[in-house]
Amino acid sequence: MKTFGEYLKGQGASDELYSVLMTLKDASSEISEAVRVADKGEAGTENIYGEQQLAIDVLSDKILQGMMKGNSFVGVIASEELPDEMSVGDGEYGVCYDPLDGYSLVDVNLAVGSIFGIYKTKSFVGVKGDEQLASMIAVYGPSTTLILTVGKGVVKFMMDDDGEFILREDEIRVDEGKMFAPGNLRACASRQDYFDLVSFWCKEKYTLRYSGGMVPDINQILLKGKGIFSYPGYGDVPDGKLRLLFECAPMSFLMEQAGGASTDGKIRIMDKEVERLDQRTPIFIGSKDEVKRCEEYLSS
Ligand code: AHM
Ligand code: MG
Repeated sequence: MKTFGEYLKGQGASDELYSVLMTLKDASSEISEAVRVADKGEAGTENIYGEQQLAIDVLSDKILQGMMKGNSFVGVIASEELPDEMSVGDGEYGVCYDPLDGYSLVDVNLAVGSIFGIYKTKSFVGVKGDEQLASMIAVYGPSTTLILTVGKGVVKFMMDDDGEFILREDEIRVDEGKMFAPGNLRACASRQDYFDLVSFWCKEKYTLRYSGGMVPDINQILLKGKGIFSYPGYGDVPDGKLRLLFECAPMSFLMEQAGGASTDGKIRIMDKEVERLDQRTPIFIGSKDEVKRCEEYLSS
């Protein structure tokens, strides 16, 4: 049974990428423990989006920031919880992250997770998702798992009793199948196209699997090997809520590497250039045919 480190070595990861990913793996262990035992109340602060922060959001961000600063291969970091990107040294690697996605799920004890994108860059402004060298999600649920791509398919690790991450699935694939995770259904009130798309899924008797957390929802599509997650915009929020850099690009890298696809309705998410760190994008992500169907419904 391969460990996380053994898998990376086997894939021929450079010493630098190996080190950065090992640090993110260790940070995920710490956040996992923090999610289990730490204060779940509000921190009394707001992030740059004006959203209330939880004490655990702040703590997760601190854990990552400290560990990234301690890795000499990392030169710049960006966090969904920070106002700007931060130079942390001379390293060639840039690591962006949502330290704890799923704000509204923490107090009710549903699964939450972290999202990581790894680039070789000195700044995230101007990058495209396509430039990622690796992306990873950590899922903090009944077990702690990591879903990783280094551009050679998608694999899953599970934390064992000794805190070691062991390879559990080595060829995650997403094909066709009737499962849907329709986010932002509020958009149906004003968007006939989205209403029609969701109606199609309902009429075709798709299985609803939506938790309200992008990490567990996409994790589910990857592990069940089928389905579609959608989060459109509407009205005053035409780009929806989810961020291109911190959430959508890393998820899209994983999904494409698993044989799926992702789009904003017109443009492939991985082709979209990050103009601002807080840039949002609509997203439709899952199996190829489902993503194509979304594009067809939304352009009609
Ligand atoms: P967060 O980063 O503030 O936690 O928000 C992101 C989350 C996603 O995990 C989820 O898909 C989405 O927000 C759900 O939003 P809403 O319930 O507002 O539609
Ligand atoms: Mg988030």
